[in-house]
Amino acid sequence: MANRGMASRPNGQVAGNKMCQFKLVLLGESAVGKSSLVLRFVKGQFHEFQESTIGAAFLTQTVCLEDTTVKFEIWDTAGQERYHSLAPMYYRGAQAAIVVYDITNQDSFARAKNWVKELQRQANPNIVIALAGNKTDLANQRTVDFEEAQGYSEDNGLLFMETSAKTAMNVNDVFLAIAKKLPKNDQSMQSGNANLTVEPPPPSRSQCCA
Ligand SMILES: Nc1nc2c(ncn2[C@@H]2O[C@H](COP(=O)(O)OP(=O)(O)OP(=O)(O)O)[C@@H](O)[C@H]2O)c(=O)[nH]1
Ligand SMILES: [Mg+2]
Repeated sequence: MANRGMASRPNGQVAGNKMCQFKLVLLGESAVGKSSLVLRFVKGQFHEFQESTIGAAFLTQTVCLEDTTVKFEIWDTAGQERYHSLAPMYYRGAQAAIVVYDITNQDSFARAKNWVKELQRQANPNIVIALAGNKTDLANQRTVDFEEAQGYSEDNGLLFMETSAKTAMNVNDVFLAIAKKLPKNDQSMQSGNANLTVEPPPPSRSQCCA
């Protein structure tokens, strides 16, 4: 892509006028921190007593790259097993996914691997998948090794980061890494102003780019 001489401003201010829009879905076992990661990314907040998601929640957030503004349409799914059958509705057509586990919970890592398998079988074949090992602030209770998750991610072509929605560690970074990896082709490209895009009415929206 042509560099128009603008400085890179991760999650920052004004970029060039190219706008790309991508559907991103969060998947993972209940209570691993999916909603908390989204809340941190979109609003910069963290709630100790975050309520369990019912069905799914929709939010948007924008990331600025060198000469492109990437708008994420984020579907935060409910991790409780009874909502599993709804998941294909949210990952179908998604260009990106963040599969989340809790580094203090081995079962949630096993569940994350199942989500990755399901995405590899049934989602868009070009989907960009990131694996996020959340709750790194609880490292003293860790049961999932960093190296194991990293090795698994390399074997499966996933982006991998350990995150903390509580301290904000690597939260913007994981979305930024996805934004960089996504192909900026004609289908994702929107011409002109970010505010002219059409979307379903979200419960909450926020943009980091002026
Ligand atoms: N210590 C710590 N707690 C976290 C972190 N992220 C989330 N939590 C807590 O974990 C609990 C569950 O977080 P949620 O964001 O609701 O988890 P979820 O994956 O969206 O759960 P479902 O909506 O049921 O699928 C909440 O009490 C959060 O405050 C983190 O990074 N560190
Ligand atoms: Mg949730």
